Amino acid sequence: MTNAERLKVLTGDITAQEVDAIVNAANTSLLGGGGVDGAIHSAAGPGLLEECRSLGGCGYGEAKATAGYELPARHVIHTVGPVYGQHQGQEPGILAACYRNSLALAEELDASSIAFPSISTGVYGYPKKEAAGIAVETLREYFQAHPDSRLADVRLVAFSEADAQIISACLL
Ligand code: AR6
Repeated sequence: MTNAERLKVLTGDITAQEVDAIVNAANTSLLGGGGVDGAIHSAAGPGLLEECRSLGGCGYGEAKATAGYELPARHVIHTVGPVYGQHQGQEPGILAACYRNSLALAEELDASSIAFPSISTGVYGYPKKEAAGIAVETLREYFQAHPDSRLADVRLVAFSEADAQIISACLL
């Protein structure tokens, strides 16, 4: 299967995605927050926070999984993107690690579909074009290295039409 068949950009609310796993742009505490994290916790219900408390936080660029509770998604993969300007130039590598580690965890969960938000591009201030470029490049490289991956439906979920256009431009 080609990258063009696997990778799709869409506009919408990630909490509504009917996929095996959605990715959460969390913080290192994994105890909730605003933005997409807040939306995921409110749609999933209190069971999600309870499970998150047992995880002991998460490092920048790492990923940890929970169940999806009241979400249509079976799993939530929590990853912590870089705070732009706070990692001494390591931001691109940390952001790429978020995508790679989330994909690896999705494989362990036997997922065939996954939806990503635009990690770090809200509160964490990553410039959207740069972040989209890293997201797309990292996903492409991953599937070139793992051509037999079961992940056949990989969605990049933008929260606005303008953001979707930025990501789509990187996919051309
Ligand atoms: N569906 C899809 N995308 C969304 C949604 C949604 N429901 N809501 C927001 N976005 P952000 P970050 C987009 O700030 O920059 C939290 O407080 C949004 O437009 O959610 O990684 C955490 O707890 C933006 O493009 O995450 C952390 O403390 C993208 O999701 C911190 O924010 C990411 O914005 C993480 O900051």
